[in-house]
Amino acid sequence: MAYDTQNIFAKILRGEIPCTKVLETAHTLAFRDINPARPVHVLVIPKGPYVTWSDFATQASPAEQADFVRAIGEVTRLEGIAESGYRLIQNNGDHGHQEVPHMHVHVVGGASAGPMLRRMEG
Ligand code: DGP
Repeated sequence: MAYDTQNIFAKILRGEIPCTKVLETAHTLAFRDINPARPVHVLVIPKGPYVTWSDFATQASPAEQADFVRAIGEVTRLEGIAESGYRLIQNNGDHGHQEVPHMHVHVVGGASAGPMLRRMEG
């Protein structure tokens, strides 16, 4: 899928839409989800134009990838959930129910995330 430069996270990256920033590094931005599912709900996004994890894995530079992985760890420390635990959620495409077509990881914590996805019936 081609990258849509008008997606909401692209606008946040360009400063056209505000966000509540948690962390910014050379290649990564972390900010609070507008509709938090738990007391801590931070979205971590690469600054580059990647739609899915697969795109990020194949097209991003090793520096961008390393920066992204480290930033997620740093967010858990900044938010005080590194010890109590947290869940990383990463949705891709139709079957992943991805709403915003700019690759992102949800960092969710501050309360139990609940069980894993249930097995499908039938
Ligand atoms: P996903 O379904 O994985 O694509 O999650 C997209 C998330 O983005 C969803 O939890 C709500 C969040 N979101 C959507 N629009 C905005 C926005 O304008 N600002 C912020 N901070 N979060 C947004």
